Amino acid sequence: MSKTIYVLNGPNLNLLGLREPEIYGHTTLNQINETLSGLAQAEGFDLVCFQSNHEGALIDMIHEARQKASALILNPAGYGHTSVALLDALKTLAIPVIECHVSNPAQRESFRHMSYVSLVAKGVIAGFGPQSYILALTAAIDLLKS
Ligand code: CA2
Repeated sequence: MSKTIYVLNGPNLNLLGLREPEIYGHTTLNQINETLSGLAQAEGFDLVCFQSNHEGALIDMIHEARQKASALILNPAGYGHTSVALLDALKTLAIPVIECHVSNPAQRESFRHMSYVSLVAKGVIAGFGPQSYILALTAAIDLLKS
């Protein structure tokens, strides 16, 4: 089994910690990725962290994860609510997908209530701020160890 976990982040999440802290908190994506990498390393896993504002770039990384990863953590951001193409790419995976959100979309506007990613995700973690990523990584590692 590959010991690599992919952590993919969708559009605008490069602004985490820099804008709208009342919704998304004060922690930057780089800080989150550093924390996750340390936790993963301590458990014997490698992380590949990637963020893009482009749908096709995210799809390319999902295809790469199909060959190289044992689990995928994905915050699809706005694409989760809109992208059938992302869903189609995720459907090609045999590895567990954990959907992760900083905020809780169910408590926000109704257009955020539907997620294409949830249709194929093993589980969803949302609403814990930057801690959502740590919970998602813990869940992924527990799954892979069981
Ligand atoms: O809560 C989440 O993690 C979301 O995936 C964030 C998305 C939103 O469309 C989803 O409904 C829930 C938006 C990402 C925007 O990221 C920003 C970060 C900082 C400042 C502005 C936007």
